[in-house]
Amino acid sequence: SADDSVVTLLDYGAGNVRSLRNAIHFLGCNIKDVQTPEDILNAKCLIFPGVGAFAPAMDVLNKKGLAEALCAYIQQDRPFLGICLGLQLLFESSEENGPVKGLGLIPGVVGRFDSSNGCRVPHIGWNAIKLTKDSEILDDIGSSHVYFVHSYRAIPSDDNKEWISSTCNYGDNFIASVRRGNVHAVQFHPEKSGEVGLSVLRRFLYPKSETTKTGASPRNATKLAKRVIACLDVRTNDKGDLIVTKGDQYDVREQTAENEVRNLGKPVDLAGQYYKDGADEVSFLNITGFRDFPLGDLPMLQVLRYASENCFVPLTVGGGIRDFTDGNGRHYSSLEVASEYFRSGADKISIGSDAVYAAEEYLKTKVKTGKSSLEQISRVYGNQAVVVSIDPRRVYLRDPNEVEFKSVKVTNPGPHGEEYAWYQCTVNGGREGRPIGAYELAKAVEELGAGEILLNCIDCDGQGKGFDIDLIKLISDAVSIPVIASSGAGAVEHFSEVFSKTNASAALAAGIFHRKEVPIQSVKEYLLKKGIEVRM
Ligand code: 1PR
Repeated sequence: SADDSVVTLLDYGAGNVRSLRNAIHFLGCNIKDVQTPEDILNAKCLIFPGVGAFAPAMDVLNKKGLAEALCAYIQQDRPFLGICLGLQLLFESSEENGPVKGLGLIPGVVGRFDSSNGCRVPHIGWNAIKLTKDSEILDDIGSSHVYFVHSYRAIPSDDNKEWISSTCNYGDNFIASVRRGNVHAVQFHPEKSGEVGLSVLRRFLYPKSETTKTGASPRNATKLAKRVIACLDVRTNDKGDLIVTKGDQYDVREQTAENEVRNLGKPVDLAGQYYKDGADEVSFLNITGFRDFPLGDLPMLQVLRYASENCFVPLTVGGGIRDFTDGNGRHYSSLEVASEYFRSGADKISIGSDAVYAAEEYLKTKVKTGKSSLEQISRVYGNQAVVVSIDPRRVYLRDPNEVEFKSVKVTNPGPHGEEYAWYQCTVNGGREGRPIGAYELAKAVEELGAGEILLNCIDCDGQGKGFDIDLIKLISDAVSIPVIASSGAGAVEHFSEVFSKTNASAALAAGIFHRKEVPIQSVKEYLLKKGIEVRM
């Protein structure tokens, strides 16, 4: 029994390890944190979730004398599970801001995915893996999808083949897991991979449990699934309670005499429900973050902490990520705000208004100062942890030359027969239009280090008439990072439309899920029927 079993966790303090902690507790184990090299050497069972970038992680390991202890522990073939960067660090070196020397236990160099072969980098989402040998902890995965989020990967070679237990295809075949004896490491996140992921952890924590074997089918092409994301727009209502709300074209107030903020439920309850319903991710947007300081807004951090106890898929949180000086003159950097979100259970943070200002500045000066919240957070936490949320509004044009911004020929002409439109970015929850288009913004933020784009559309928000295909096509063709299509989903067909007509990697919806009009499961079943890869 593992009731009394203690897992030693090597958490060097960067990024979200909370979800993994929650998963370990959920599976009935207690955690002892590594403080000293001796804690590693005395461990019965060690989990090493690597988060952040390769170089700072190696730095901490070396400075604290942990690298040596880790190598000794692994060479003694004692129970070990590395996750994500915890796999990469086992290799000789990484090209991430490098070359940087790794632990050197497995031959090979960790390199960046090549986006020139049509795959978006980072590799974000649910992909299927191919077992190449008996891996023990993965043996019941079959053809299920697991959650990946990374820009760097190790590739199979003759020198490391004895280690490889599974591979995954994303442009090229990369190493999804390694195993030698009691030493395991996985590139994906078991703590974010729903039931399948929990079963991987369970098999690691309870090695003798009997499970049935199902083989994995051989695959060549990528099986990266299109993601279905549930979004919770969160704010305090007039009574001061934190609620999930939902706007019509960003107006969240009821059209009644009281004009109260529309209340669609409690954030933690809804998030837990969506996890159970099969959401691939859950996003929280603190929609009044532009005026209320999120670190003052402790309930939001509390929401994340509670939500991450029961949601074993990635959580994103946005709203109010920027530098801030409070009433007492205390200055908070955007990095501090983001760090607090990560510590509370967020896997990714999403930046809206502040990214618009950063992009405007960058386009004006052509200089990357490294000082914007976007640049700082992606440098420390990696670009896969930074989403930029765009809130554009459609502006019709008779002639595309009327503006200096990229425009498109629209599928449905405007109210006066206009055949073109550009998409103007806004800040402060759609309240203020800015002199920059969604296209220009998307390209600029990609260069500044965004790992993903959440593409809303104010015109379509809450309308249930489908996504803005013109906009989503424009943006998903312009960048090589993943694009999340958002705003306007009203029926299952809208999801297959966006995936078949654009290069969106994920589709997000709010209203239809909150009002229980279309369950997440039906969306997935419909996509499956249409031949679109999804995680069931
Ligand atoms: O500017 O960094 O503080 O971030 C603020 C964040 O809050 C941004 O991501 C911005 O999109 C969001 N936000 C601000 N005001 C609102 C509002 O609605 N009044 N919500 C708002 C954005 C849009 C989507 C929505 C989809 C799907 N919500 O996230 O969930 O449109 O809706 P649907 O499926 O019902 O059509 P900062």
